[in-house]
Amino acid sequence: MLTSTRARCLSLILPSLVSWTMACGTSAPGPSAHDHPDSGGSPTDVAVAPTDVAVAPTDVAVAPTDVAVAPTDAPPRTLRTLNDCAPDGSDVVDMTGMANPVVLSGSAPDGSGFLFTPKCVRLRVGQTLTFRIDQVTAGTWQVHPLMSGWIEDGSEVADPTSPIPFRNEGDIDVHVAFTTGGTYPFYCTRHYLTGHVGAVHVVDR
Ligand SMILES: [Cu+2]
Repeated sequence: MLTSTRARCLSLILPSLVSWTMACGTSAPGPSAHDHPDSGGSPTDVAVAPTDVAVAPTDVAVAPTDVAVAPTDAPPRTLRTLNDCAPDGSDVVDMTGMANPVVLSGSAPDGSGFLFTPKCVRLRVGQTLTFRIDQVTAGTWQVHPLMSGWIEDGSEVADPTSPIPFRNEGDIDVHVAFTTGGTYPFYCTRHYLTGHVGAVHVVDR
């Protein structure tokens, strides 16, 4: 085998020395691959690790079991009328006795627009409310972004200490635990001017 290979290679010498070098040369560019044996390997391993770590929080964020809670240093709240929801209004739905209260974001039955059902809710401290996007009539949170805050004179008013998170993608349920009393307003950032708003009144009893 060696003889035949060498014979074939020698036959190539005449046509071109360059061709022989390329076809039969055995010297590999090894040295260049070992120029930096120490600094070459470690950075590669380190660069991979952050990628794996970065994926984990995304999975956790969309997990249905996630429950958003208000920051412990949040200022006290009061019960008040926000987003046309009076604390003792006749349209307030008392969900204080429910194990799994749900507010659905979807279109009105008569197709007149979008709304939350129920719009005005009463809960007690310690309950967890589920915000659910109606995938049939409303699609995803991207179409109807959920936002904490209220509408005043046609403008959005932020509510940064609310446990209700901003959600503008996917269709997974949003679970919110209310640990302190007060009124927690919310709205859809696209249709708040046409009534896609609501509020949760959390009572201590
Ligand atoms: Cu909407």
